[in-house]
Amino acid sequence: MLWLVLSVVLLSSGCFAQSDDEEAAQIWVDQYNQDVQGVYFDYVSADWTYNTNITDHNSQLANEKAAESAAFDNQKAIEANNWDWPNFQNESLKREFSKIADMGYAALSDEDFNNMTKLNSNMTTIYSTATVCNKPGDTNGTCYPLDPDLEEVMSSSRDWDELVWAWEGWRNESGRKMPDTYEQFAELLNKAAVINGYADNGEYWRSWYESADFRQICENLWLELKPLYQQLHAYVRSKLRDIYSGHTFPGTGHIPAHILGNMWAQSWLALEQEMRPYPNKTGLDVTDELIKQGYNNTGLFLLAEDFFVSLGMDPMVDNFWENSMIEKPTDGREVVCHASAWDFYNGIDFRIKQCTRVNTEWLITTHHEMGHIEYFMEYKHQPVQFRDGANPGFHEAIGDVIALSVSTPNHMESIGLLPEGADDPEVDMNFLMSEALKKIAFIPFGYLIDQWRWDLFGEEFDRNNYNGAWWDVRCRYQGISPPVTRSASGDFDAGAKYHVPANTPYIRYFVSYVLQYQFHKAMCDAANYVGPYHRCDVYKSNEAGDLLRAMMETGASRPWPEILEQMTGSRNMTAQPLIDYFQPLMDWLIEENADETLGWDETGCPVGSIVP
Ligand code: X8Z
Ligand code: ZN
Repeated sequence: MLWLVLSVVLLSSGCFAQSDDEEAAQIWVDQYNQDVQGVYFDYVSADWTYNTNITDHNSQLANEKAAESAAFDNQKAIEANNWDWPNFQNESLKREFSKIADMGYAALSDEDFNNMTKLNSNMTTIYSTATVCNKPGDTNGTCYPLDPDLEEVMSSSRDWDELVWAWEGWRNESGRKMPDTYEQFAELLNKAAVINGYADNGEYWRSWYESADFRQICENLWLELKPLYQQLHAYVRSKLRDIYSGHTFPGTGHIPAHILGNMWAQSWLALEQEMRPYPNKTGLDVTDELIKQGYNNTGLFLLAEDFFVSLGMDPMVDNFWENSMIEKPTDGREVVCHASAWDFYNGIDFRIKQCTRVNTEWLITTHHEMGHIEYFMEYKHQPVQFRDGANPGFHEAIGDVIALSVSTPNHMESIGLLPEGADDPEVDMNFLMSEALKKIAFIPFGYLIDQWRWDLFGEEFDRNNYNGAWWDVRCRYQGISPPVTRSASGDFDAGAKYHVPANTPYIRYFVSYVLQYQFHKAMCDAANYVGPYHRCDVYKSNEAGDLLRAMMETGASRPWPEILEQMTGSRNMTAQPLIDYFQPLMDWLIEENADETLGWDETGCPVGSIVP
């Protein structure tokens, strides 16, 4: 859009014509690729320093480097538009130019850009350094951070009041401190989007999926998956009613949000033991075994690495082991604990930052993060603009698709983390339940965060109802309700979830949870696997590895439907492989839920739970 405006002005003035010399354009872009790596390296390095040592000074340095990088992006976008790139014959070159010409937030004035990054780091700092004090029964004045203490309470406590303390306290100390900052921040994001020719920042974010009807595509996928979620929801609700029998649940059918084993009710895996279909058979939580066998954090990383290498991918490089932060520092430094994987754009420096603990969830998260690193390494030969996922959901799916194999009872048995006897239909059902508590439980959560943000950017609601609108989607999609009254304007519970203050778009995870089952099926087929896909383990399969690697090394150099087609035979995202994978569990749940009323009142939260 911007390019069109410029070109009309310049061409009609008759003083300047854009060049269609593709050879010269190639030379220019080669030089660009030389230069941009250093600029991005400097920015990523400063950002890493801030993330692993939160101080005002480091925050300022990172923001300065962000500004330098934005100024560079801005300048290069202008230069790129000296070419008539939309009419290039070479599709790849045209695509590369289109990405360089997309200024993103660099389109803002220096002042706006600096304000934007400051507001962003203020929120990230609040989130990452918040602590909650006054735990019921404590007399020693201890205050607890989210990671590991509050997360540990949320997953292991079954004490209603203690859970309310952690749930409410976390929201008071994090989100509640940010709504005004977030309002200003969103205005700046929208301002950049409008300069770039988008209606608002939500439309800009959705443009990364290169599909005109992306919002509708997501809605359709959600509707396909909703019946699975409703079955799981009804089953878990009835078990929780037994566990918390002294407490009244809302008559509307919602589940109180604080008893699902997770601060955001996004994964219910912590309830695995209580939800096990066959309680006398082996469960899938390997935490005790990991500890018994003396695994440490590095041990989890080595397990993950071994699987990727078995598929023909590269091991982690020395730089990775030397520079990654794989546990929470004990030297008093404040850090951003939320797990992330980092590409330094120099082809040799890749890092993970996470506050690992030895348990089943971290074993899976470690695979997730290493999947990002493997993707970085597979596409490192690409021009910088193509060093990205085919779409953001692809990036989130790599490690998860590996974890689908790793988690199978057979694989766990083969690496000595589960006792023999995995080949049992009842163990199988226990396994599918544990997978559902991770994956099916997540689907509406993965969907709703950006429903809320897209609507906020689109000004569908205003500052007075930031939290009211948040709870609208929480109650409607997840069928959960706040355990204590929330204020529509005073609280800001969205800000208590990392990706909102950190400004990481979220629909990518929803997309990934659909795609990873498409990938898994394709890889199992490539490995000539025969049988139900939930039992498929592609460990050591060159064929599965080659298929995945062919997708990964393509990066973002072509539109994702082409890349998806090459891998799976389909140009579309489809929920069918996910639905098929869980079919045996669904059949079991339908019988189990025969006497349950499915669903909840989808018009909103229980009356009185949200006040102005
Ligand atoms: O943020 C993450 C990863 C980093 S990309 C740890 N995830 C989402 C979350 O934690 O909310 C992975 C699953 C969803
Ligand atoms: Zn990720």
